[in-house]
Amino acid sequence: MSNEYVPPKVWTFDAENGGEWAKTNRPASGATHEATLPQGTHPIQLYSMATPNGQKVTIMLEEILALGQQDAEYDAHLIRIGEGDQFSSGFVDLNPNSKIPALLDLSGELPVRVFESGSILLYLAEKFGLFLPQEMPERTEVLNWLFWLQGSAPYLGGGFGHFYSYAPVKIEYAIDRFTMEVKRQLDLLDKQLAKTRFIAGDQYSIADIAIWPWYGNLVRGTAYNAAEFLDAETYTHVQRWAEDIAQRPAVQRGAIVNRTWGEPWEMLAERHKASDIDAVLKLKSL
Ligand SMILES: N[C@@H](CCC(=O)N[C@@H](CS)C(=O)NCC(=O)O)C(=O)O
Repeated sequence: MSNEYVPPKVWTFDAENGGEWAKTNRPASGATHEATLPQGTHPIQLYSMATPNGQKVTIMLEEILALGQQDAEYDAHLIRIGEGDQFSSGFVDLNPNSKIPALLDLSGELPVRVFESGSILLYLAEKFGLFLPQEMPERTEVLNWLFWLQGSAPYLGGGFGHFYSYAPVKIEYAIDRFTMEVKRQLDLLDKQLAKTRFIAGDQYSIADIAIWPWYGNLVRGTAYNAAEFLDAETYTHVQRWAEDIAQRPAVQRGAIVNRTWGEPWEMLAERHKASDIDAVLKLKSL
C-alpha cells in the first residue's frame, strides 16, 4: 500500500482542500458573519435541512401532530449548510456547534434552545409524553438505541458516506474501513429486528425515529446510492422495518420538510403550516 502523504510537524489550514462539503470544513468554531434568524408564529421554531439528522426532528414533530397535539405546530426554516448559514451569529447563538438541526421552544416563560438531534428528540418526547416509554426497562432500551444511533451514524455519514460518495478521491483503505463498520452495524440492526418489530421492542419510539433516516434510507437506496454496494437486500429484517416505517404518513410528511433536492413532491424548503406539506405531497398523484 502506498503512502504518498507525509504529515507535516504542525498541520495548517488549507482552505482549498476540495470535495463537495469543503466549504463547511473549518478548524475553528464560532460565527463567520452577523445575521439574525427568521422567526415564525408557532411556539416551536426549527432551523434545519432535510439531511438524516434534520429528518429525525421533522418526522418527530409530524408524528406528534398526527396524534392531535397542536402545541407541536412549528415553523421549519431552511439552513443551507452548503452556503454556510450554520455559521451565522444567530444560528451560533442557538447551536454553538454550528450544525443542523437546532430548535427554539418559545412556549414557556423563557425561550429554550435545543441542539443535537438526539437531545431534540428526547426533549420533544418528554415535553409531549410521546414515543418514549415511562416505565423501566423499556425506557432505557429506547435510550440505549437512541444513543447508539448518535454514536454510530457518524461512521455511516462522516465515514462511509463521505469516502464512498463525497470525497474528491476514492481511497480504498478508507472505503474498506468504513464499509466494514457499516455492514457490521447493519448486521447488528438486522439481528435486533429479527427479534422485535421496532428497534427497541414492540413499540414505535424515538429510537426508530432517529435510526430510520440513516439506516432506513440507506437500505432503501435513498442515501449515498449505496444499497447495491452494501448488498442491502440481504439485511431482510432491516428492509422489512424500513418499509414499514416508510409507510407512516407522518414519516412521509416529515421527510420532505427543509428538502431542496429531489422530485417536486419530495421538496419543501420551508414549512409554516400543515397545508404546505399537503400541497407538495399532492403533486405525486397528479
Ligand atoms: N451530532 C449532531 C450532528 C449534526 C450534523 O452533523 N449536522 C450536519 C448535517 S447532517 C451539519 O449541520 N453539517 C454542517 C457542517 O458540518 O458545517 C446531531 O445529531 O445533531
